[in-house]
Amino acid sequence: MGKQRILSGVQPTGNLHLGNYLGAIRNWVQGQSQYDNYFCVVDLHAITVPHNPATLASDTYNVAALYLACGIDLKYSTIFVQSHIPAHAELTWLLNCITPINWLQDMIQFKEKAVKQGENVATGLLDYPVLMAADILLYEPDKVPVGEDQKQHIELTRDIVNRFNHLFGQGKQILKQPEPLINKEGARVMSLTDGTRKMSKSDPSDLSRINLLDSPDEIAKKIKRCKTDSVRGLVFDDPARPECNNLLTIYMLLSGKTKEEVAAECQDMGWGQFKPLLTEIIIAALKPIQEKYKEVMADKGYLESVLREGRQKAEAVASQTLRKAKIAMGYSMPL
Ligand code: ATP
Ligand code: LTN
Repeated sequence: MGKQRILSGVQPTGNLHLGNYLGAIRNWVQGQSQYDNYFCVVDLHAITVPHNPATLASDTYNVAALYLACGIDLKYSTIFVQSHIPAHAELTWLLNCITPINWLQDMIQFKEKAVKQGENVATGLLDYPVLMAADILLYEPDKVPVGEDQKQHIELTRDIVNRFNHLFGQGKQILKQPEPLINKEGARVMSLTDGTRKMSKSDPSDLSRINLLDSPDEIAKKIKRCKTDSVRGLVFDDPARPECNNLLTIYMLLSGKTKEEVAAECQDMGWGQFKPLLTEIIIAALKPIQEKYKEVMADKGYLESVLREGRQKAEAVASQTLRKAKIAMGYSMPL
């Protein structure tokens, strides 16, 4: 039997941060040799909120370079750009026509992001999860590794698959049902300035997150200023101390220590003792990523060739699935 397939993506909408790394990309890297992997930079999703045309292309390249810098290995994985493959937009249209509008209006991420846009909510923001469903379904993955916040979108994708197959499958599974793959640890890294909100690229305060490309000085400053509490002794899982749980979890994940080891090490510590340790671990974990990133970015030709090859491989898979879906819906599809 061949390897199972994985598909995932990140939007080029700002600086990638520790949440993106620990919740998503690091898991992709750790599991990649077991799977046949497709990793996409979802630049069509990036325009669902107002964007800057002057930086869209470079932001997209930067995310692709960060995939490589974080350890995505082309031996196991294909890296590509969503907008390079027209099938994503085309399948989205087909799925739009069978997706009830109230499914989309009920999505948590839509409701949260729509509030921020005020009067100016684009149709694309509402339709965002259908585009994501198309991204996934075109590659027929077994699993979709994401952070906790994306679970609802994968459930919606599964609902769309059921509906599509029911309407057009004549008893057959035309579109393949994907499973979410959510690692419990790191699935929800919280903001440094508010332990009850997730770390996010779109938080206006840069102090709320550690970006993967932050310098050691910036990291030290952010950890020094991050929100804590006045209790001595650091513990996991105290609902009254969300910041404490978050910082210990980051420390645990980046140090490679177990939860028990960290709990024992930190139970009698105060923040003054813990913060320098955390700072050091973060700087050390990001250093190799930052070095590799510089190398990749110094050779634009190489990055372009990676994305060209990725496009060819991805296109071959996507066009076949799109063809199957169109035929099932009744379109004539001359070869
Ligand atoms: P935005 O703030 O623009 O919505 P984001 O920071 O949430 O962006 P995405 O591009 O939406 O980032 O997410 C990319 C991947 O990173 C997804 O798999 C998502 O689940 C994961 N992710 C994002 N933020 C976190 C977080 N704080 N903790 C764990 N995983 C996260
Ligand atoms: N909505 C996702 C990004 C995304 C994605 C995908 C993730 C777009 N298409 C397909 C997994 C599979 C997010 O992380 N905000």
